[in-house]
Amino acid sequence: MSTYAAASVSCLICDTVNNPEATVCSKCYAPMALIHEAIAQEREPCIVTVIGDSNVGKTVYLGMLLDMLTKRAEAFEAIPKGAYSVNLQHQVISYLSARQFPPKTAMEVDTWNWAYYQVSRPQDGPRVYDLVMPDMAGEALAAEVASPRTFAVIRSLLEKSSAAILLVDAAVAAAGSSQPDFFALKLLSYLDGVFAAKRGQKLQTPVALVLCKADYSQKCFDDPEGFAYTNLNRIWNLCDSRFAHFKFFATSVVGGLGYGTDEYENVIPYPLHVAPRGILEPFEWTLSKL
Ligand SMILES: Nc1nc2c(ncn2[C@@H]2O[C@H](COP(=O)(O)OP(=O)(O)OP(=O)(O)O)[C@@H](O)[C@H]2O)c(=O)[nH]1
Ligand SMILES: [Mg+2]
Ligand SMILES: [Zn+2]
Repeated sequence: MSTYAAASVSCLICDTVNNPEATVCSKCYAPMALIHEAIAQEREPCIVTVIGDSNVGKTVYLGMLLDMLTKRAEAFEAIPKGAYSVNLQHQVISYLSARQFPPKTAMEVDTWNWAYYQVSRPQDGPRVYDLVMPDMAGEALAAEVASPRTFAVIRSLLEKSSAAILLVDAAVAAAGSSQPDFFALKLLSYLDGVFAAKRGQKLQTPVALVLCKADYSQKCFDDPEGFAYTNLNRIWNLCDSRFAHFKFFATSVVGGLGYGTDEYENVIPYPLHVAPRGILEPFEWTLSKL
């Protein structure tokens, strides 16, 4: 008999009471397997949320991060809780090994991949982090930021998050566009509202700012902080004024790109080889701040 055959189960993310037989939460569509898993652990899981604009590289980053963790990179040990947790890393790695990028994440909440991992690093002590990381669609985030409560799950998730990893497109920023700066500025001001602190105090929730696709800009790798100060000055300033713990990182997943066209004659990049750089650092820093 299962331990959670009790009358009803409340959702880990939005607290809605659900039928124990349900597969997803009736309100926010978080998978109930995740909730059952969390109840079985008998401790509050730690939610780390990866956010960023559409096409910034969230799916690729998260899939690669989870894969590196399960391969014990940097002496981390990560145990996926539930087979569904492996889906994201499985998809991303399969696409990359076929020299393709994974498809865009759909807007529908019930199609998102959620990962639940128990992460520890024995050399640092016995602490185990129960990490919950969903892969959200950038367009859903944009819709939620533009008119709050369109995607209830996003707000509930951020309210429960212990840390956020905000991805920003370094390639687009390096090309002189202000779009990454503005989008990240909106997300940060949304976070500022969600993680409400006492008036006049800085927010204590750590935020790692990850400059992705840094393979396009060597400058970004050499000095992420300076790159952000120059190319993403609006968010640099907001972080400085509002967040007690923030840090900029540069990452890249691919080592070389080839270009081809799809069936509509659009030019699309193909990853020629996978060469992850700077993937673990933001994660390591985030854990050190929890
Ligand atoms: N050069 C380079 N391109 C990358 C890298 N990571 C992602 N990309 C490119 O960015 C595109 C989008 O990556 P995704 O991970 O799907 O982006 P996303 O943030 O999940 O986007 P949504 O699902 O729409 O929210 C990929 O199709 C690649 O073209 C990288 O490390 N280097
Ligand atoms: Mg995606
Ligand atoms: Zn829910």
